Amino acid sequence: MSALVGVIMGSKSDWPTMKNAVNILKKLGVSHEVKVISAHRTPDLMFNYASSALERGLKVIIAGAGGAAHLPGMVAAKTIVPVLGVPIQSCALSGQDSLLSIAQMPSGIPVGTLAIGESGAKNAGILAAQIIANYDDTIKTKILTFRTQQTQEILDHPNPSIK
Ligand code: RP5
Repeated sequence: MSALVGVIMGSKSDWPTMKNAVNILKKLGVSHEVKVISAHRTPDLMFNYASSALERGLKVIIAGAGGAAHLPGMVAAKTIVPVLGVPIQSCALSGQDSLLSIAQMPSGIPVGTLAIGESGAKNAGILAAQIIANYDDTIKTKILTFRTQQTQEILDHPNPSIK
């Protein structure tokens, strides 16, 4: 099955964060592909990936980047496939640089910006699945089950001192 979601990141060093997006896509049964594509180090690859995304059938692109995090915005500039940006928690500024780089897009080229780090990556995966669930009933059912289990887990274990 061809990928519906493209998960890209600026460096291999982003993988410990971005694997959280991939893990939830796997759990929700969403077909996906994973690649390192750097806005700075492989700009031509980024250009080609973004400009071919729509015709290749991608429905959502999740792009993680840290520091001067141009990847999500530059990819969004070359495609109308919705781009979800994940700010990587950088060492120097704890990811605030990444967050602001991704969130502060000039008008006309939107990037849906998630939280810094692992929560943002996981939520990007869930959000991508929810977008696809608009037309895919199998994925919709899996998301509803995930939500129910997440709620039930808390209801079943209300006392945090007991495992
Ligand atoms: C960005 O620069 C990447 O997204 C990464 O978060 C950051 C640092 O990359 P490395 O120097 O670890 O490859 O492009």
